Amino acid sequence: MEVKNKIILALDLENMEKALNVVEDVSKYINTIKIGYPLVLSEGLESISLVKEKIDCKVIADFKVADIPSTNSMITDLTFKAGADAVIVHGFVGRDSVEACVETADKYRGDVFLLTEMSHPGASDFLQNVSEDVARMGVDLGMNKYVAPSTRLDRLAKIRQIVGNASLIISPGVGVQGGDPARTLEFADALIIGRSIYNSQDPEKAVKSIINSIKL
Ligand code: OMP
Repeated sequence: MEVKNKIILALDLENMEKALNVVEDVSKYINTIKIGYPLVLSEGLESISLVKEKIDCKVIADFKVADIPSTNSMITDLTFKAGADAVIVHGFVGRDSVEACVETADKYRGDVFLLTEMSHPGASDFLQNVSEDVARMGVDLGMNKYVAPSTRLDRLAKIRQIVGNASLIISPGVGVQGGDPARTLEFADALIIGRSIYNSQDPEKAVKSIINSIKL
C-alpha cells in the first residue's frame, strides 16, 4: 500500500454529499481514505464503493473489529465484499479473533491493520498495558501492518521497535489530538488525519500545509 504524501484522510463525516466534496477537494494529494462508523452507519456500507467511484483510491475500513472469531470472519467478509482494501482490527481480543480476520482478508487479498495502542488519553487506562504484547502477537502471526499513536511518541517508537522497519505503521492523533506530523513520521510511515482536514474551510489548503510541514 503506497500512501501518497504519507497522509490518510479519515473521512469521519455523517453525510455522503459532504464526504464526497471533501474527497474531491483533496483528490490531487490523497490516494488512501479511511472510512469508519460515522459514514457507514449514516450512509451505509456502500459508502466504500461510492468513495472509490469518486476518486481512484484505496479504502481502509476502520471497523476496529473486536469480536469472537466467527463474528470477526463475518464482519471482515462483508467489509471486503463491499470493496474495502483493508480493515482495522483490535488485537486485545486475542490471537484467534485476529487470525479469523487475517484468514478472511486473505481470501480477498485484502490487508489487515492491527491496532496496537490507541491515541486518546483513555488508552493508558487499560490498552497500554497490553499494546506491546498485541504488537508481538502481530509479528508472530506474520502481520506487517499496524496502527500506533502519534500522541505518545515513546510508545510509537516502542511499537516500531517491536514490529520492525519492514512493517507499515499508520499513525492517528496528529493535529486536533495534539500529535506533530513531522515527528510522528520519524517512526511511522503515514499519518491518519481527520478533523484538521475535513473541518477546514479549505480542505485542499489544509492538506497542502500538512504536506509542507512534513517536508521541512
Ligand atoms: P482526527 O483526530 O480527527 O484527526 O481523527 C483521527 C482518526 O483516527 C479517527 O478516525 C479515529 O477514529 C482514528 N483513530 C484514532 O484517532 N486513534 C486510534 O488510536 C486509532 C484510530 C484508528 O484506528 O484509525
